[in-house]
Amino acid sequence: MLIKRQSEVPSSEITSKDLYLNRRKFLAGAALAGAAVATGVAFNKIAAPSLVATANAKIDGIQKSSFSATEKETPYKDVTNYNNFYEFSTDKYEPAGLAKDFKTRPWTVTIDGDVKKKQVLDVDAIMKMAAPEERIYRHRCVEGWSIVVPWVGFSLSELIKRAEPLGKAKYVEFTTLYDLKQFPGQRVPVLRWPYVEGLRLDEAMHPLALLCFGLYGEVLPNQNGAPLRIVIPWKYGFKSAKSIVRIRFTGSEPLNSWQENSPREYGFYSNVNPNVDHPRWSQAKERRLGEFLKRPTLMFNGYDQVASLYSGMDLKKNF
Ligand SMILES: Nc1nc2c(c(=O)[nH]1)N[C@H]1C(S)=C(S)[C@@H](COP(=O)(O)O)O[C@H]1N2
Ligand SMILES: [Mo]
Repeated sequence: MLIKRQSEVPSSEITSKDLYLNRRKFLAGAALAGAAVATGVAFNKIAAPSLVATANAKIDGIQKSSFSATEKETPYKDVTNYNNFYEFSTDKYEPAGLAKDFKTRPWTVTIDGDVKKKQVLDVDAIMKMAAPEERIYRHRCVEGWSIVVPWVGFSLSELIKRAEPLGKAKYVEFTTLYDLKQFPGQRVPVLRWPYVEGLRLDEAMHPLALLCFGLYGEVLPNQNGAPLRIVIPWKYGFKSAKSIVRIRFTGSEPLNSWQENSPREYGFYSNVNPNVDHPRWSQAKERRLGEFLKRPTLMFNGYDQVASLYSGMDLKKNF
């Protein structure tokens, strides 16, 4: 039976919680003994002792993208040690360790629903569909923190156009792997598993929507959604489903896991919007990991080029 979970941490609690966790890591890490633990200390310095070593394969032939932000990238060790991946754990520090032995090969993705070319694709074949690009994107979590990540992948539209959606396909649904042996978190009914996300087809076809299989020039670390995920930079982070095994085309709006869990708090669109607060906290500001002062959150997370997708829509209603 589904037990409704208490939702994600309100942003008002984030600073104190992060500092608590910082302190916990700090106490655990002898390497930093003696370092200042003043409240202004950057979170990334403190996270270092828990770093899970990774030796991921490099991706060849990565091209630069004009879509990249020019902001400072969040350090690799933070991007890969502070993760929302509830299939492993609801503790953001735990997926890095728990995902170490996650099996990402063999891995297939089923393409089905309202599409001409229903098929089961091997992930290695998907990765070769187009040239890999580095896309440095801002990523804004609905909980109030943000990161800047050099993802590797190519536009999701490359895969979608090869699948040839039928005219009646108006939406795309993404489903994460369901595997109780590998995902200890799926034994916990925080969400109805497997994790499901959805986009309108025109959103999914927007060139910014990324089919992602790497970061920092190497294949995706497991805790970041290996072997294949989406990254939708103008939407709150939870729209960017990890470890995808199915892409289904449909005529009706898919019910995404978070919306099903708490429809008042999480909508289908979930565009980053500083003017539409979460029922339990403001979305006007965010804290970039590693920084102390909050910064203003930008409409569509600063990706103004997607605005035309929503012209004429009331984004307070369609949150
Ligand atoms: N399958 C799955 N996808 C997921 C999540 C999850 O728990 N399970 N968490 C989401 C949330 S809330 C965020 S903020 C991002 C985090 O991605 P990152 O760990 O690569 O930064 O993944 C999203 N995709
Ligand atoms: Mo998130």
